[in-house]
Amino acid sequence: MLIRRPDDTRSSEITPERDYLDRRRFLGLAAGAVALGAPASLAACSSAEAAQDDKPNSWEEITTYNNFYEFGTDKSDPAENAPRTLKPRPWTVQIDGLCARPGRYAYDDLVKPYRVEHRTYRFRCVEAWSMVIPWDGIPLRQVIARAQPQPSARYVEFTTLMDPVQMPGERRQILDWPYTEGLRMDEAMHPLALLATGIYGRPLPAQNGAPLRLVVPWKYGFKSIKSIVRIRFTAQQPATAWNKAAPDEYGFYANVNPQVDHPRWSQARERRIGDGWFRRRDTLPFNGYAEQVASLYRGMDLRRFF
Ligand SMILES: Nc1nc2c(c(=O)[nH]1)N[C@H]1C(S)=C(S)[C@@H](COP(=O)(O)O)O[C@H]1N2
Ligand SMILES: [Mo]
Repeated sequence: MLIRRPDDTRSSEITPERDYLDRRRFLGLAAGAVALGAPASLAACSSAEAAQDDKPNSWEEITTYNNFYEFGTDKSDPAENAPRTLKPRPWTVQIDGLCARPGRYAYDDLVKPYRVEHRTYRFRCVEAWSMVIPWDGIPLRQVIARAQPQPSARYVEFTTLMDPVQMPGERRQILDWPYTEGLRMDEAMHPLALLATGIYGRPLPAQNGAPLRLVVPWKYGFKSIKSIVRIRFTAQQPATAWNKAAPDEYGFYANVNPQVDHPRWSQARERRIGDGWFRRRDTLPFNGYAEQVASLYRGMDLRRFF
């Protein structure tokens, strides 16, 4: 299998994965326990176990086991195909809709004003596998604030590139291309929501959604739309690619919820990529980020708004 990389250097030589692990252990960042605001005692007693348990997946795992249907539907397709045809530069992102300062930005101009942050998040695919990914990116809220959305803007819609030359899978009628996704405004403004620009300190590989993709760690992976070319503020809830394809299976909210099964499989447990094939872990409400995000959904019936 030919997997093209940004260069021939092994990722571990550029940004040693061990540094991330050591830093996390040093900070006691067990599964983001600090950010989670977990009681100190809980964080302290669970950190050793969780630091080991929630260690980031390897560069190899993160960049060769992917969902990116614009490049094929097998997990290995994106790594094989995306680097061949996707051209992440030059890249333009349009920001428009209900906002005072719409604009068309070259990728570098969009990202330049912000400090790139490192955020290691759990990532849970709706197919019941998971990873831990050390992202680099900018908080989505900062990009939204710059656009000055109007009070009538209640949702944000995201759109992937539509270009069957760069994304040959868009010639096949798998989804209603281009892939779109959406968030409610308060979800999009949540500090955990990230526009990712890299992984392990390296630019985002094509198969992971170069040059810019969304990461919403408390939601199923399909919300984390890749290779974004448009961010639009709307009054109405936007249509989303997977909801259009199978509305009974994939809702707009898509919050990770072990108590609400997919119609065809349980969501109670998950397989962490890299674990032994038979090990299953319990899936956590909101993927473990409930302390930070549950208040967004107070009073909502999460079975109805799945
Ligand atoms: N444009 C686009 N974005 C996408 C997808 C896709 O097929 N096309 N797949 C989604 C799904 S189902 C998952 S699980 C994640 C996978 O991200 P990863 O390959 O970086 O792990 O990307 C999401 N974003
Ligand atoms: Mo997914």
